[in-house]
Amino acid sequence: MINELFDLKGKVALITGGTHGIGMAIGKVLGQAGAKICVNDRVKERLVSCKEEYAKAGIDAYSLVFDVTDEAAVDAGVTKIEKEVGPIDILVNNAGIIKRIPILDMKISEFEQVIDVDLVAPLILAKRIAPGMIERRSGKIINMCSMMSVYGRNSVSAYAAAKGGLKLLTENMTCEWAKYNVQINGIGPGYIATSQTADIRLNGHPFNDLVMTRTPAGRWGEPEDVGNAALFLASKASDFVNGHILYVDGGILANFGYVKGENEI
Ligand code: NAP
Ligand code: GCO
Repeated sequence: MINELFDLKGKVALITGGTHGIGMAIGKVLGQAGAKICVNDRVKERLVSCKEEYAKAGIDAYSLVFDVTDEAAVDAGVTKIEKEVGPIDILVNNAGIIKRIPILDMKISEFEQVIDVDLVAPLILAKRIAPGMIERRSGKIINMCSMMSVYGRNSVSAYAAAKGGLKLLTENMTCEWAKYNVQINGIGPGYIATSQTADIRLNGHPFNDLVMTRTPAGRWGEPEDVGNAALFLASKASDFVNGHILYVDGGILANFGYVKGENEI
């Protein structure tokens, strides 16, 4: 009975950028729950390595190349999945990029590139896939938001603008599509150990100290921490959860910070 709540047998899931990092952790857990996993990447070589990695977890992943910002390529990719695997029941808009550049130094083209991948692409994917979900009166869309959906930080303006926008896009999709039994939610990961955060996490970077002191759980998150939250939002267990952003951040958003000292005042 409990298992049935999280059983994804017969479901088809597309996880964009699911070839490594958080996307792959999501793919693995949804695959282990029984879903047929489809992932894309811009780079063909990564499809081979990711298929091997999925196979180690007992998952036969379907992988294909397309850029999420290219509307025609998304349409062709989704059509191929529909023909060769089946209609998509679960869409995880995971692909994302970040550029850490102060506002005055950032070119408008760089800002736009982040907005295109992190905000416009989830809309492109959802606009292509949601009509089928609406017709079948069943579907799950998970948009990968961030703590930067609600927080600012120096040097990540484009990313924060995109992820803040994605939070509100999630809410607006909910307003329009929830009545068709399509649940649209977001996940807001905290600081997770992936290639996206390697530059600020490794080699004694001072940002590592900030994360360790700001995170009440006292550690970086692992991709699997986010994958487990995605399983809930992809499953029957969340059928009345709509327009919600589930923060998986070890408590950072609950914590204004503290002054470290003798009494830790
Ligand atoms: P990652 O390791 O850099 O993986 C990002 C994935 O997105 C890669 O597979 C990448 O493909 C793909 N991608 C980027 N642009 C694409 C495009 N135009 N078309 C197709 N695929 C594209 O990042 P991650 O840390 O796993 O992050 C996954 C998601 O979680 C992102 O949306 C990120 O913003 C979000 N997030 C991450 C953290 C964190 O602390 N790590 C925290 C909050 C939110 P390539 O390999 O080809 O580049
Ligand atoms: C940064 C980080 C973040 C995280 C994440 C936080 O430079 O602050 O890269 O933006 O990746 O999105 O939730």
